[in-house]
Amino acid sequence: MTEKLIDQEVVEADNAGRRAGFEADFAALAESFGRRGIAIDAVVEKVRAFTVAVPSWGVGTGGTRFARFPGPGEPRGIMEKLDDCAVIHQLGRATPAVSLHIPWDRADPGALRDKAASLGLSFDAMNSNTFQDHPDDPEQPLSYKFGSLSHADPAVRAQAVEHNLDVVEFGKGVGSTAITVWIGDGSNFPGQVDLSRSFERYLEAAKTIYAGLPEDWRLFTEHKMFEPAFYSTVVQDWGTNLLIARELGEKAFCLVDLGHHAPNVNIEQIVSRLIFAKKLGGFHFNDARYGDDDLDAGSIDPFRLFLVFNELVEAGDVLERLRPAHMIDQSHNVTDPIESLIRSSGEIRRAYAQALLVDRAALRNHQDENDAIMASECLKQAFRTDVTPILARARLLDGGAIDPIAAYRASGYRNKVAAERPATKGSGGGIV
Ligand code: PSV
Ligand code: MN
Repeated sequence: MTEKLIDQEVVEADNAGRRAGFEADFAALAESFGRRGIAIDAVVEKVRAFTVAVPSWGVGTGGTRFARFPGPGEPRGIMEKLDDCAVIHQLGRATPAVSLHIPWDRADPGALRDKAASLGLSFDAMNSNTFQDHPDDPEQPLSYKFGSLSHADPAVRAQAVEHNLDVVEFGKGVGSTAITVWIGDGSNFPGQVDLSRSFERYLEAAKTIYAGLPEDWRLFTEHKMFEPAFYSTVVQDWGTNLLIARELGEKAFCLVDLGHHAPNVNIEQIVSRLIFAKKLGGFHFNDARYGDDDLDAGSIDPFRLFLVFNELVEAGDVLERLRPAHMIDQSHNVTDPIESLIRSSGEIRRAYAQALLVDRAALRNHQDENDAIMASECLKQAFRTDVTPILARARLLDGGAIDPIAAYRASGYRNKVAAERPATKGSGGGIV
C-alpha cells in the first residue's frame, strides 16, 4: 500500500471544482483530433506511459555562486527528499523514479529502498560526484581541485575511480542499473593542462570504471562545454562524448544535459546523431537562456524541447531499443522546488505529446518535395496544439490532479513540512 503524503481527498476536492471545465476542453480537443484523424485516447495512453526521473538534489533550494536563499521546509536529508519526490509523483503521476547523487544522498541502501517502495518510488541512474572535495569522507582524502578522472596525479585518479565503483555498488543496493558520470575536469588557462594527455588519462580511468560495471548496467557520460573550468573541459561536447562511449564499449552511452551546450546550438540535431550512432543514453532535462542555467524545462524555449522530442518520436523502434533515460536536472533558486518539478515534468510530457501529433507521412512528403514552408508548418501545427487536456486526462486516469500545482497549494504541504523541518544550515540540494 503506497503511503500518500497529501490527503487524496484534497486532490479529489480540487479535481471536483475543475472537472466540468476539463471535460469540456477534452471533448473539444477530441473533436478537433477527430477531424485531423488522430485518436486522442492513443495519445493519452502514450503520455501515461512516459515518465521522467526527478533529481534528489532538485527538491532542495538551489543557489548560485553568489548566494543561496533557502525556502521554508527544505528537506534535511535524503529521506525527506524522497517524501517531497513522492508528493510530486502523487499529484503529477509522471515521476515515479528518483536519481540519487552520492555522497550527497548517502544512507543505508536497504533503508532507502524500503522508504522508496513505501512511497511508490524507485531509483533511476546514480550520479557520482568527483567535482567537489569531500572532507568528511575518509575514502576521498585527496582534493579534486585540479581534476579527478583526468588528474595528473595517479593517486587522485585512483580515488575518483574507486568512488565511481563505490557508487555502482551503492546503486546495486537500491535497484539502480545505471551510473551517470559527469566530471568538472578541465582548465582555466591555455597551457594549464595538456589537452591530449588529460583526455588519455580520463579514458584510462573511465575504462577501469567500465570494467567494474555489472552485466545489466549502463554507463552514461555527460558532456558539458564549460564550468567550473572556463578555458577547456575534458568532456566538452557530444563529439568527445561519442568518442568515449565508443572507446568504452556497448554498455556506454552519451547523456545529453540540455543546458550543457553553447547558446543556439542545435541540440535536436545532436540527439539525432546520437540516435544514429545508437549511443543516446539519456537526458538531463532543463532549460537555459545563457549557459547552464538549470531553469525549469520548457520555461524558456518550449519549441526546442518539442524539437528534441520530435527526434525521439521520429526514431520509433530504434528508440525502443535504446531506452534512453529521462531525468530532470534543475536548480530551483526562486521557486518552490516541488512546484518547479511538477511543472517541468508536465512540460516534458507536453513536448512529447505535441511530438506525437506530427503528421509524419505528410512531413516526409513535404521534405521530399522540398516544400520548406509546408514542412515547417507541419511541425508548427503539432507544436501549436494545446495538449493540456491530454496531460490532465493522463494524470486523472492514474489518480493524480487535473491541476497539480493548484492541488499542491490547496494541500498546505509546504507549511506542514516547514513546521516539521526546522531550517538547518546547508539543508538544501546541490548548488551546481
Ligand atoms: C553539472 O552541471 C550537472 O549537470 C551534472 O549532471 C551534475 O551531476 C549535476 O549538474 C548536479 O550538480
Ligand atoms: Mn546534468
